[in-house]
Amino acid sequence: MRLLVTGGAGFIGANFVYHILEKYPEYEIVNLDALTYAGNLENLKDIENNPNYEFVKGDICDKELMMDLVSKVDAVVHFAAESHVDRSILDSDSFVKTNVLGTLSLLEAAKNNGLKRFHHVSTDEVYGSLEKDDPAFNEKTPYDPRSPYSASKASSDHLVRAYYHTHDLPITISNCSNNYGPYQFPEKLIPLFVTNLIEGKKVPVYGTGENVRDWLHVKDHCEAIDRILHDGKIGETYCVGGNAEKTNMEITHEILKAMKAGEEMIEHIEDRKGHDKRYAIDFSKIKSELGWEPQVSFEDGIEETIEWYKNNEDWWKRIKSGEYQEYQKAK
Ligand code: NAD
Ligand code: TDX
Repeated sequence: MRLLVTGGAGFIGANFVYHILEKYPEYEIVNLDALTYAGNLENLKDIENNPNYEFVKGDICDKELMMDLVSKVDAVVHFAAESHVDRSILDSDSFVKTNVLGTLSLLEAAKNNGLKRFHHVSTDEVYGSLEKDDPAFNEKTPYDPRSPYSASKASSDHLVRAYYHTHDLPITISNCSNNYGPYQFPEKLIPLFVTNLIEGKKVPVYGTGENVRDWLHVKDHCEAIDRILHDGKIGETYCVGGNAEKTNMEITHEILKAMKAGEEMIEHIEDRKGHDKRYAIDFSKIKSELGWEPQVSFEDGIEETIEWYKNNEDWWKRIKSGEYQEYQKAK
C-alpha cells in the first residue's frame, strides 16, 4: 500500500508515520507537510533515510500538487491542520484556510482519482461542551462546535461526508479526544507543563482548572486510525477516546507529583475565552466493530511521556528557542 500522509511532520502525524513503517515495513509513505510553526522535520530524523519514506514540502491548499500526489497513492490519511485552540481565538484566518479550504482542495484532488480510502482525522471538539453528568459524545451526537478551531474542523468533517454522499469518495472519519505523548508541540497543556517545570518555570492553569478533558496516548490513536484505515466501513465515523477523563487540576497535580514539584509552581491565569467545560467519548462502536480499545493507561502513559521530555531536552529546547526552524530551512 502506498499512503499519502498529510501533516506528517506534526505531533500525531509523525507518530503515525513511525507506527506504519514499523508495523508494515513494505508500505510506502509520502509525507506532505507545509512545515508551519507546528511542523518539525526533527520529529522524523529516525526514518528520513528509509527508502519507503519520502517527504514533500507543500501546502494542502495547492490543488495541483495535491492532484499529482493523490494520483500516485492508494490511500490518503489527512492530519494536516491548524490544531491549537488558543491560536484560533487570536487569529482564525489560517484555521479556515487550512482546515476548511485545504481539506476541500484535498477532497477535490481525491475525487475521481481511484483512491481506495480517504481517512480524515478529526476531533471530539466538534460536538461542543458537556456538563458534568451529560452522557459522553458518540457518533450520533449533533455537531455544536464553539471555538474557531472546532468550527473549522466541523466544517471539514461535513465536507468529507459530502464528498462521500455526492461523489462516492471512499471516506472514513475519526473523532478523537485529547492526545499526549512524544513529539507534542510544547504549547499544549501536557508538554508545556512538563517542560516548564524542567526549566523551573510555573505552570499556567486557565481559570479554576475544573475543565475536563479525556486523554488518549498517541500510540493508541495511531492504532485506532490503522484499524479504521484497514477495516473500517466506508462512509462511517468512529469516535476514539481514552477512558481517562481528568480535570486540568488533576492533570496538573499528577505532573507536579511525578516531577517532585510543589503547589507553589501553579499559577492560575485568565481563563480561555469560551473555554469548553468537558469532553468525553463513548468509543463502543470502534470497540465492537474493530476490536479497538486503549492499551496505555493514563498513569503509565504520563510517566513515560514525562521521561521522554526529560530525555529529549534538545528536541523541545530547540523548539522553544526557535532553532528547529533552521534545521528544516536547510533541508
Ligand atoms: P500539529 O499542530 O502538531 O501538526 C499539524 C501539522 O500539519 C504540522 O506538521 C503542520 O506543519 C501541518 N500543516 C498545517 N497546515 C498545513 C497546510 N496548509 N498544508 C500542509 N501541512 C500543514 O497537530 P496534531 O496535534 O498532530 O493534530 C493532527 C490532526 O489531529 C489535526 O487534524 C487535529 O485536528 C487532529 N486531532 C488532534 C488531537 C490532539 O489532541 N492533538 C486530538 C484529536 C484530533
Ligand atoms: O497553558 C495552558 N493552560 C491550561 O489550563 C494550556 C495550553 C491549556 N490549558 C487547558 C485548556 C484545556 O482545558 O488545558 C486543557 C487542554 O488544553 P490544550 O492542550 O490546548 O488542548 P485542547 O484545547 O483541549 O485541544 C486539544 O485536544 C483536541 C488539541 O489541541 C486539539 O487539536 C484537539 O482537537
